[in-house]
Amino acid sequence: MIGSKTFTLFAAALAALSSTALAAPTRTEKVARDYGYSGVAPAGATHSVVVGRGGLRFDPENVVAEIGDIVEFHFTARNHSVAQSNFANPCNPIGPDAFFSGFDFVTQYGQNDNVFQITIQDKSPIWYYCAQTNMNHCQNGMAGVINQNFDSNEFTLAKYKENAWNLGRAGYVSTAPAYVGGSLNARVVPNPNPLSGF
Ligand SMILES: [Cu+2]
Repeated sequence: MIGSKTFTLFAAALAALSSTALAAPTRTEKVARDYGYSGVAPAGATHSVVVGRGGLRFDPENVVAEIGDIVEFHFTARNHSVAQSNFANPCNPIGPDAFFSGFDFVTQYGQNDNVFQITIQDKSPIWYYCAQTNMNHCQNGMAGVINQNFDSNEFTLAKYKENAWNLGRAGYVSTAPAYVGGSLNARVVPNPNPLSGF
């Protein structure tokens, strides 16, 4: 009896294993397998943001994302970056754990082979900017927000940009986070969605 029961459980486990093995990999699993990054496996949608298309701007610069979604930054010409700040201190890292793409995305034509991704972990607003000091990108409007509070007339992207512009007028030069990576499972990966956002 015991032997038979054990065998039945064993067979069921085998069946479960083989059905798992046969299931087609999700896009995330495929990217993880092909590119070898080991982050949290997100289940949500991917929102593409194109960096530097049409000038010193993120496109789209205002994104609404759900918990578990990925925001994926695609880099076009020149030398841009993505760095996390908060509303109160535009053009400054939010702290030592601010997410940061680094400046390794110099692109002459088209888009860079790599993208920068973050994973949304709650619904509070996320502010970010380009930390390029040559031509003061942040002070000149290169900033964006994820999950802006649309009920507020105060904490808007337009206001963030106005504050950044005033900092520039006062001679302030933006600073970049010290480390690439940081919060929200930030990571640089080979571009898994070459057409997304284009
Ligand atoms: Cu820039």
